[in-house]
Amino acid sequence: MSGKKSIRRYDEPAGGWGALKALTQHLVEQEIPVKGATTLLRMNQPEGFDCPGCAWPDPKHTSSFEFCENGGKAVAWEATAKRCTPEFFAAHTVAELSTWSDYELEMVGRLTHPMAYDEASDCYLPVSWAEAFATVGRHLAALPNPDMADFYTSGRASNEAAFLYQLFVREFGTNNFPDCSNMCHEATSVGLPQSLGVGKGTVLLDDFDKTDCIFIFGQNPGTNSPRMMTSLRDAARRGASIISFNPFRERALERFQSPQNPLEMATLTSTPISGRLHQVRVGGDIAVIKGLMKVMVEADEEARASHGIEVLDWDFIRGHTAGIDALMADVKATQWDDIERHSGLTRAVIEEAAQIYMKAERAIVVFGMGITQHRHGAGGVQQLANLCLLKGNMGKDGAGLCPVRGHSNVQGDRTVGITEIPTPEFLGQLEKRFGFTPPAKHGHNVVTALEAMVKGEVRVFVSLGGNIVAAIPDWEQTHQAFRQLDLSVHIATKLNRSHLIHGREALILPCLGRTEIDVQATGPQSITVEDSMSMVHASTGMNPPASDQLKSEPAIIAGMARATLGRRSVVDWEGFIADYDTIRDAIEAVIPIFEGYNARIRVPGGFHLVSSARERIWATASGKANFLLYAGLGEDPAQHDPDVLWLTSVRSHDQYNTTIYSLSDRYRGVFGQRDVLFLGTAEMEKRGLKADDRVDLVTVWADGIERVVRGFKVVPHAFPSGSCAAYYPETNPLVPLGAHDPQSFTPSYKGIPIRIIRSQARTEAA
Ligand SMILES: Nc1nc2c(c(=O)[nH]1)N[C@H]1C(S)=C(S)[C@@H](COP(=O)(O)OP(=O)(O)OC[C@H]3O[C@@H](n4cnc5c(=O)[nH]c(N)nc54)[C@H](O)[C@@H]3O)O[C@H]1N2
Ligand SMILES: Nc1nc2c(c(=O)[nH]1)N[C@H]1C(S)=C(S)[C@@H](COP(=O)(O)OP(=O)(O)OC[C@H]3O[C@@H](n4cnc5c(=O)[nH]c(N)nc54)[C@H](O)[C@@H]3O)O[C@H]1N2
Ligand SMILES: [Mo]
Repeated sequence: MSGKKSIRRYDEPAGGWGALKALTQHLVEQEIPVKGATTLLRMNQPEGFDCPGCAWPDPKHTSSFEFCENGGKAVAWEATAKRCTPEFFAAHTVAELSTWSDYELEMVGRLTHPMAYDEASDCYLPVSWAEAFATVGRHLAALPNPDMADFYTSGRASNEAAFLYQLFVREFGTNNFPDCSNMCHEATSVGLPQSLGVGKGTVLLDDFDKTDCIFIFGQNPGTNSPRMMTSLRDAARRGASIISFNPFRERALERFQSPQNPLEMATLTSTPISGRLHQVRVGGDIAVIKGLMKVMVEADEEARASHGIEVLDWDFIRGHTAGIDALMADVKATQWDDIERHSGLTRAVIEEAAQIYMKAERAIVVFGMGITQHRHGAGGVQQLANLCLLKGNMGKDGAGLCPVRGHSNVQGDRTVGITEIPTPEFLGQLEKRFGFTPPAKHGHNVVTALEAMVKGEVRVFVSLGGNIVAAIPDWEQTHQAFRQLDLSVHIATKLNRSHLIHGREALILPCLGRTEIDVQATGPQSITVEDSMSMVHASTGMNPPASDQLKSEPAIIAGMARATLGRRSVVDWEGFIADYDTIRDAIEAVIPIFEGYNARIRVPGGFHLVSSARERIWATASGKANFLLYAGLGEDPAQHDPDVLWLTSVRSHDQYNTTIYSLSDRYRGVFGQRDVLFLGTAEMEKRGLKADDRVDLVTVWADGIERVVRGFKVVPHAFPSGSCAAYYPETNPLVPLGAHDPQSFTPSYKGIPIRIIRSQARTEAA
């Protein structure tokens, strides 16, 4: 569905008939009109599979079908009738495939056979599973040091697969676990434990039914977690205030037509969602949050002095927190001039938002990548925690902090041990259960893995899902590093860029998807996942596998483990694969919060993993929730050359990360193209640019390396001055590897200083 090229206004609300129509087109294109429809009906049902799309919880996993356009696309993409076979690989060299777009690569369809790269023909050739595993084992066993291998995970892997993966890798001897979350919510996972003692959110779905107001920072629910729109719509209709801070006026934040609601559908009406949509400058959120807190703190001082009334929740602050004095001093010292310049918003706008927040009995603060993917990522997350703590919006009904996770099981993978910095308790439990001593030395995250690869210190790279080469920063440098590997191994469902930028030897190992039946020695198996709100539930595939050669992810991991560790392994790999209940028993033995695991997932809806902060128990060093400071307001626009723009890289409505479903982004009015730069008219005029002009984007970074992407079409858009936006992953070559949050190492994908230059290479009529 490449579609006809155009830029035009899209006036429809988000959701509604537009969403139904779009999904139908995708089903037809994936050649699954009938099967696809029945497949969709089994999604998020008690006996069905968990949606492989986003991590937003489903109301009960017990309810009737809930329509979600992008969940539907994720399923259609996996359940497609198209196949990527050995014949296909024989007909196309890697050099040729490298010229294909990401969209074209994934459109080939599901991988059907294990494949190994053949240097002589520059093609992937079929290989037996036994040979493939032997290749992995031979390379890993030959390394002088286990730390010379890296083991990446993308967040679609189940708890069972992820647990076995970390078990294999730790028995092998390293903690090198670069993970997609290092590029995503790591700022949350690193920032929040210091504030609250847990790195996860503190709300449940029900809280959305009880809250008075919802603040949404840098998150696009209509595209990236559309089932969240049901909660937002209900809250808006109840009269709760919804306030968002986002450089884009995202359509779903404006108005939404619920496909669940026959009346709205029949009458073509919609529900206004966010009454107040504030177009913050890219990277300006810390200024907004400090501005909100400044208003509150000063209002509280005044109200107490003049009327003896408290605006802040002092009972909570005194009983549960530490550090209030320093925070108050910090926000009082912050000047409005600076807040306005950094945020691009007026004092009046911020004051009005603060009034709404102050008056609300219960508030939820939601955030996404607009907060985390900055050099001040963890700092931004901690300022949001401060905002909640000032009003005691933590651990009470209808209130709390809500990081919206990305991949459907990214949170679960972390819970069961995918981390480069394991705690001594976790390692101790692993040793107790399995009887080997796991490595204690901290391993690589994504950024440090790439740095080590660039230096040639990593020889083998194994990837459990994902498309790392497209998702990472600084392509010029980092892709070269991938080409220097001795071996790259990708466990995948679809062909992607990471399979083409490979090591001297390379394997593609095709696996079952979540929608497919997984039969092992004791019969069909279920896996489990944890959603954004820490609910754990079972998922059972129901489609026949895309090919009879596919193996499940757990079985592939067990095969690699056996081939690498041989009989010296203390783990009964074959036993685990025969019956996944035994994997869950092992998880429970190592991680006590999974007590009763196998019994509890058999209850419809699954179970909630305890979150101490939700109980107002603070697992921090101080035993309190901590108000933490962030020095300054982030990068100062005035300090830079006035020519510099801050570029943010975002997802279109028709993509799932590096998977491009189509070249259109209908809510933002872009059709049939992705090489566009969204720019405000004031910035265009300043540069003498008009709509459809082609420009090159050049990173401003002081290391002498040229980072440029060429020929982007200027699209006038109501966008804050000093800022601009383009799509991910097309702009990833611009992100310097060194541009990351120093605390969490999250790359600053949403804050790239660039200059734009009129393109020489290419001019094109619109
Ligand atoms: N359909 C679909 N669903 C998905 C995904 C997908 O690609 N497609 N990806 C999944 C994954 S892994 C993740 S992490 C989530 C991502 O979901 P989101 O967190 O929604 O991710 P993005 O679309 O990258 O950006 C979020 C919003 O931040 C805004 N933004 C950009 N820069 C700034 C800034 O500096 N400040 C503020 N306040 N806002 C800013 C953007 O305009 C955008 O609306 O979604 C998950 N779900
Ligand atoms: N510039 C910029 N860069 C970013 C971001 C951004 O906002 N801007 N966002 C970042 C974020 S939040 C994330 S999470 C990362 C995403 O990075 P990744 O998680 O590495 O990338 P995905 O595109 O989700 O991976 C897609 C591939 O996963 C494979 N796959 C799909 N389903 C399965 C399955 O069930 N099993 C297995 N084994 N494989 C499967 C398919 O082969 C598919 O090609 O990108 C990051 N990069
Ligand atoms: Mo993500």
